[in-house]
Amino acid sequence: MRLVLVLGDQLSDNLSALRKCDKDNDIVVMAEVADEASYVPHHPKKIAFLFAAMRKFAAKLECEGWQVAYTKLDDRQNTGSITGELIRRASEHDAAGVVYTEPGEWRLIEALGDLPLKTHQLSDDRFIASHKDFEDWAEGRKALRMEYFYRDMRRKTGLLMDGDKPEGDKWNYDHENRKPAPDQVDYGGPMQFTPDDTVEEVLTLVENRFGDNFGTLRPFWFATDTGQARQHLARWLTDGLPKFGDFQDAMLNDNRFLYHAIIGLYINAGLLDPLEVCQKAEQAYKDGDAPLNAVEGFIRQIIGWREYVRGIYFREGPDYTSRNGLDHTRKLPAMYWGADTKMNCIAKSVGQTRDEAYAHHIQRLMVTGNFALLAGIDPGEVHEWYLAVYADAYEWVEAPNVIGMSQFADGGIIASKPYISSGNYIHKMSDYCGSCAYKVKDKTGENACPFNLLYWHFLDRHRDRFEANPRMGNMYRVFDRMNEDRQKTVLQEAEDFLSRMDAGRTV
Ligand code: FAD
Ligand code: DLZ
Ligand code: SF4
Repeated sequence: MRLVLVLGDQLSDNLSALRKCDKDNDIVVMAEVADEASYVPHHPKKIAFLFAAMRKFAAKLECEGWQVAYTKLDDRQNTGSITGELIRRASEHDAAGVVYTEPGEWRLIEALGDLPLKTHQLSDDRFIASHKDFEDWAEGRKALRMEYFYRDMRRKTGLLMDGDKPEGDKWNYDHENRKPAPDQVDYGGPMQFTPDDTVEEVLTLVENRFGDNFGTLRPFWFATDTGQARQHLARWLTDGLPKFGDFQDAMLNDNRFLYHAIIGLYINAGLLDPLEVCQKAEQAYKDGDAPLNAVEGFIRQIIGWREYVRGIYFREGPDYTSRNGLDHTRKLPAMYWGADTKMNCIAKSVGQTRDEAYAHHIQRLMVTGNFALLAGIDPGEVHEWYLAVYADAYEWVEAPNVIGMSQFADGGIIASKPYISSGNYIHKMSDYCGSCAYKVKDKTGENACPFNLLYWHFLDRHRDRFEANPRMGNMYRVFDRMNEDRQKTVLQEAEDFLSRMDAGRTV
């Protein structure tokens, strides 16, 4: 008899550890533990989602004939860690060893590797590219650009392929996908599910144990099993996907979800299978229900970006999260935890993060990420914030997006140049600036948009690093053409802004 570990983000029928084992002899171990629930102060909605989904998955396995040793967070014997629970269950059942699918975080991989039990780790084949596939692709390349990796994934899966050519003759339709915010959104947002008894019990537990964490627990409407997640997906494919591409980068004061799929949390926990999701989107294109720019853009996020960032996380190794290529050391300001700010874009992005455990890609990259990078915040603190506050955040996917793509702290492995912008980009893509205390058109002065000031401050302090970058030379030339007094004013005002922020004043 062996133990089969199923972690909170491994809730998939086709999990390699479950496939390897035998329901008549082996015992599934699942555990809600303090260590996993507190390595960062997770958003209460994220904890509630996972615990409820874990409980339902355990019940489903039992219905299918598995014996499941499930530990609830407040069980008296709970040892508080995954390894502690495995040791306890192994002695309780006199188990010969533990079979598990590779976790998505080095911390846990190392802890399981150190268990005083016989262990057998299997690869996580819910992904399209294995570690070896990624290594083979990366081998000998000077730059690891996502676009080329993505083309290989298209060939491998056959998605949107016309023989050996891409559907429509082009691999990427992104140039059609950058429309500013629409006046009206004709999609009602994600499907919302009323909590059943299992969910209610978990909500009470989370309220009691994690009520002080940043984030609003109720109303709670996430899907918590595969059936519900598929219902949500089906509606989005019909009503949201057709305009997903057009407005992928747009942001609105009064619409938190626009045409986004809100499926990251379901795919990452194992409730939805990434390939199945992409095949359904491809079918919508084939049936004439969604245009190619939307479907290609969506499929690229999943078989391209999602697989690529995982490849980078595992290739780069456990020290990836502590990289700080730009030597940024400023503390994360309190406005990221909900303190007042006069910057409407930050207030809106953080506010919806607090309420929904969700913000879409451009809010994460070009609002909160952009600000942290321009202001020189310690990337380790930024990483822990993102890992805590989003319901879809696990280190394998969050860290490359934050440390690499957003904060340029990996020295340029993922991004060829930092994702920075002045207020102008946010103004173009959103309606945030119209209701902001700052003026996006003001480049200096007491009402100047802080992004405008910090943009030049960033470029100035990192001149040695970026001036020779062919994609950034233009920005330096614009700065160098400003007269000297203006340059001094901009840099001084940026300094003053940062000092006020560091002193805890509302900025
Ligand atoms: P949609 O916009 O509808 O996209 C569909 C799916 O594509 C997503 O569900 C996701 O599975 C995939 N996807 C899209 N972009 C990426 C990407 N860059 N990397 C990986 N998968 C992607 N995604 C996470 O899943 N977990 C994270 O912790 C996370 N942290 C991020 C931090 C930063 C700073 C940035 C810039 C991006 C981060 N992303 C993360 C990527 C992306 O923002 C989210 O996947 C997306 O916002 C989830 O919402 P959605 O399901 O509505 O996605
Ligand atoms: C994120 C999370 C949380 C909050 N709680 C648990 C838990 O109690 N038990 C569990 O098995 N998994 C949990 N997880 C998910 C793990 O942290 C995740 O498996 C690792 O970070 C690897 O991706
Ligand atoms: Fe954000 Fe600047 Fe626009 Fe205000 S003016 S919403 S700070 S970009």
